[in-house]
Amino acid sequence: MTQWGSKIDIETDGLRADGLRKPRSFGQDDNSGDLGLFNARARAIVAGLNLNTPREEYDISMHELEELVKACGLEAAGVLIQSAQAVTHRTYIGSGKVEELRRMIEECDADIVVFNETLSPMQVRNLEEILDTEVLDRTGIILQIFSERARTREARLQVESARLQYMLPRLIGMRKNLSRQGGGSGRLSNKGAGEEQLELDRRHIEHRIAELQKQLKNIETERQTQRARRLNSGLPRVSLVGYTNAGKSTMMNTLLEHYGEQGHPERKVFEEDMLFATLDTTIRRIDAPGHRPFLLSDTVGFISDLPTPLVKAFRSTLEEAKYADLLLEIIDYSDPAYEQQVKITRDTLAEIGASDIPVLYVYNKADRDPQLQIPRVHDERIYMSAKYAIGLEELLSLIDEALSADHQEAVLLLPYDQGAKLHELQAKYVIDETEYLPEGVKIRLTLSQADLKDLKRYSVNEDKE
Ligand SMILES: Nc1nc2c(ncn2[C@@H]2O[C@H](COP(=O)(O)OP(=O)(O)OP(=O)(O)O)[C@@H](O)[C@H]2O)c(=O)[nH]1
Ligand SMILES: [Mg+2]
Repeated sequence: MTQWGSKIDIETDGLRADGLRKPRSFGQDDNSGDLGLFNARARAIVAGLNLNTPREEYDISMHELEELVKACGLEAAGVLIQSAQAVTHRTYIGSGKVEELRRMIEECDADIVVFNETLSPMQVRNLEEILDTEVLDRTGIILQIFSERARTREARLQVESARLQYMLPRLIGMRKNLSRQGGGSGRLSNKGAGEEQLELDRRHIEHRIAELQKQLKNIETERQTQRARRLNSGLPRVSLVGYTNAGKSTMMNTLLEHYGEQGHPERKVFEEDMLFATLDTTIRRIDAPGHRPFLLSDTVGFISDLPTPLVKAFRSTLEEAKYADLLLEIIDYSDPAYEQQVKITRDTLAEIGASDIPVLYVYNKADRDPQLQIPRVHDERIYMSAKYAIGLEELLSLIDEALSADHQEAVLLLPYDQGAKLHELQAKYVIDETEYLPEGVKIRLTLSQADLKDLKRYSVNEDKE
């Protein structure tokens, strides 16, 4: 069985229709928690073609590819980079480099080559033939990781949809290739048997994509209902965003540990030193004494060149940030490439339409810099450590400030029959003073303009008293 659906088996001459060869130790359809797609000893060579990127920047992206390979359960056994002015059409890298790669595979006893850029199905096929080994590209490896990690129904459907969308053009490319080969076969129909099979597969896939989209649409509707309910709860929404592995889930867990609902340790989220540990959205209430309570969401991280099919399939998950009142952008300050990651995060936020939301920049993992005294706050920036819970108070104060940007202090006198209103305000804001008077409860608090307008009739002008 292949990993993208029970009914569809799209093997043609040992090649999968997406141009990828089936991994040797495949067969964990149950998602049993083993993250290794390939057997534990599988070794990969990472390869890339640098056309015009500055050397340092290109090295960073190759290093990231190594991390992706590791996240897939493979061992990175070697690196091969070609710097050239143009792509070699047939094999992507030049023939001399292909030969070098072949020798390297032998020397390292590698089972797979992973390219940093997107290859055409034809290039994958040619390379696999010459190298006699499996060839994947960056998109392929990210898709593999996603399909291994997806846990919730929604994430699984999203990944399946992404894989199929990734496969479809490849299938068409393959058909063209077969038509050309089948030209002089003398058959009445000039479609070869392989081609007919591909046509069937194509229809299967298109049908399945449509079906998946329908199911995802239903889930999205459910989610909107939940979102509306959350909106009604009146609590401000804060979203953790940022590059993958920056420490978003660790931040969520640390805040939960200190200020989450008491006695619910199972409500923590998964954190791990690997790319794309989180694929689903989790929302929790954070209620720290002396601070304004809010809903915090943790979701999938960003990466450079996030494959388009994945962006499309995960749009609704990625878009969670769009509905936030405030974004906490988690930055791995200990990563030499953090500035580039900030830029990619900014671009991704713009792409999902979240660039107008106020942002607090959290320079996380600052505990790794022995020169730096933490916590340190600079306007809307904070240097801290989620893992060691250094700077939580300071972060919460920044969040308070940011969420209260349009807020104003007021004194309200709520009659005793407005108990529900009082309760709502207590859940939503920090009440600075409470006084029980014969005519009602007098409270002093800082609240939003919208709420103040709503409660205007209970507002007390203190100067007159
Ligand atoms: N030293 C140090 N390590 C940290 C800190 N915060 C997180 N980490 C580590 O960084 C790794 C990644 O953390 P996660 O919280 O899983 O990162 P994430 O941003 O949720 O990553 P994805 O879900 O994969 O996008 C883990 O090994 C954490 O222990 C920190 O403040 N200091
Ligand atoms: Mg995470």
